This record gives sequence, structure tokens and C-alpha cells, in this order.
Amino acid sequence: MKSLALLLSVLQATSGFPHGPGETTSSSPAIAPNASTTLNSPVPEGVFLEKHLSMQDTPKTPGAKMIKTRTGPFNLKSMEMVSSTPRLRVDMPCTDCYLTAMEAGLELEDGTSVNIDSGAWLHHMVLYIMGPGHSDLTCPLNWPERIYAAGNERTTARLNEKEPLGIKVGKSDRLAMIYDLVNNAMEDRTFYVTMMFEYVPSTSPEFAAHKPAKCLWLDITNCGDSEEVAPPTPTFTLESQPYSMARGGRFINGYGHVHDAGQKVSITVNNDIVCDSAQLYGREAGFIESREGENPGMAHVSDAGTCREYGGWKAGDKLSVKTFYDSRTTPLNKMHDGSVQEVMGIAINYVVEE
Ligand SMILES: [Cu+2]
Repeated sequence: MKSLALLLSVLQATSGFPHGPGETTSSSPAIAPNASTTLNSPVPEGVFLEKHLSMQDTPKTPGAKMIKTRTGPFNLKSMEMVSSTPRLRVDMPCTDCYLTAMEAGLELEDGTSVNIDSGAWLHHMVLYIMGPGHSDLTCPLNWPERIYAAGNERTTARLNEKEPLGIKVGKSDRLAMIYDLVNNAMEDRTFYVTMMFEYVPSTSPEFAAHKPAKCLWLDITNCGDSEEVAPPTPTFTLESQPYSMARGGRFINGYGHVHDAGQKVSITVNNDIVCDSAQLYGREAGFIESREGENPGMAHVSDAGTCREYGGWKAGDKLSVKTFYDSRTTPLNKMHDGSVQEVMGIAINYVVEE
């Protein structure tokens, strides 16, 4: 644990270090389908949104259970922001089990879910697993094994679209988290970061049929801190350096993460696009900023399109992620001090290595 604490504190200290190797090109073609959406607008054709998890629903996976964990309390003063803060003790949803679906949330002490319409931002959270045999697939020297991440859009990850797969949690494994939270309200507030997990316990008859999946993280900063300064042009494309894969594998499920003005995230194998994750805005009231906010009435990212079963790659192939921003379609996000928020381009992929 000590080395992780050191690693995380170093990562925290280097937040804002010179940018990663993402490249910038301006005036890219407008390749985003139906990027600008509004309150209650239907899901655009060709875009699939994974169904949100609910503690009230019967788990979609046979033999699975649901559990919700809370991490906190996080006490934030009015207009306070906490960035890249590590949390090394996170409640385990289960041990000796497979995590088959995950979803983050943000709530108050009494369990009320909160969002941008009340000035509460789950800017980011990343969930890590540590224990024997766990290492990150794309950045093993830089990060503990990343298994889930969410921006405020709180995308649902599902690992078993067609076959019994999950993140394997061993008996002695532990979870850790990094979080960024913002309280844009006039009053001080106490938040909890929540995780809903669908999982298959070892006591389930379905357990034996399950195989382990991994999270494959692609990032415009490669193994950096994910943040880039937004280029000054109204449109821009940011792309990672290629990741050379030592082993082959298959993509099961994946989605992108951008900041406001981001229209889509593309995943490429040897420069061929295999997944486009469209980014939708303000489809629910919670994602529309209050009149008192930095961006009064602005519709923020509310949904990220999910790709399912989108092929695979061979040993030696090059994977990359590319993100397309257009601030004419949806504006960049402004921070407290009037500056423009840094931008991101991440693809979270759940894969099976071969
Ligand atoms: Cu982000």
C-alpha cells in the first residue's frame, strides 16, 4: 500500500505537468453525428446507451447480485473544488467474485443523488484494483490496474454483453479511487461518491462459467494525467500516440469520455476506426447547469455512446484513441476563475486478452 500511496501522491503533485504526446490539428471535418442534443431528446440513431443500473432492478446477469457502496464523507465548502485526490480505502463490493457491471454516482448524506443542476459535479473518479496478478494493461508502470472511470456523465460499464465475463476480484484484492469533486453551491455540502456494482459471487452456480475481462484504457495523453489544454481553435482533434500491443485481444464493450465541446471519441486499430462513442448533452435536467453557475443554463455532457463487440486486434497491432471537439456545436466549460477547463479524450474498453 505504501508504494501506491507514494505513486498516487506523486501523481497528484504532477497534476498539470507538461502535456502528454497528444497531437493537435485544427479545422478537422465535422465528423460528429447528432452531437448536440437537448432535454429529453431521443437517443440519436446509431448510438447505443448502456442502461443505467438500479438497486431496484433484477440484475441482468443470471446469478448476479447488486450492491451499492459509498465512499466519503467529502466535506466541500461553497465553491470548493478538490482535484485528483487519492482514496486508498474503498469498500469492497465483494471478494472472490466477478464484477459484471459498474456505475458511479454522487449523493448527499441522506442518499439524494446530486448533479450539475444543483452545482454538484462528479468531475472524475477512477477506480483501481490492487492485488496478486493485477496490473494495468496499457500503463503498468504508471498506474495501478484501472477498472472503471466516470466523468459527471456517470456512464454504465457492462462487461458481459454476450458471454460470461467480468473483472475478477480475488480474496485479498483491494480497491482504491481517485476523485475530483466540485461544490458550486452557495452552501457547504457533504458528498459521497457511490458505486453500483452488479457482481457474480463464487457461491453462485454461474460463477464457474465466468472468465476474466480487463479494462484497456486509451488516452490522448497515453500514460499521462489525461488532461490537455484546449487548443485556441473552435474545432480540434486530439490523438494519442499509438499503443503497441504485445498480445492480441477482443473488444467486448467500450465508451469514451470527453469534456464539454467534445463530440465523439474514436478508437482505432492500425488507424481503422472500430468504435465511435458519440457524446450527448443535457438529455436530463440534472445535466443542465443552474442559472447561478459559471455557465448559466448550459447543457453539459450527459451520455456517452457505448460500443459492443467491436472486433479485436493481434499482437503487434497499434491501438489509438482520437477525440473531436467542436465548441461551435456545444461550448467549452468555464471554471470559477473564467478559464476554460482542460479537455480529455479517453476510451475505456473492456476486453479479453488472447
Ligand atoms: Cu474528464
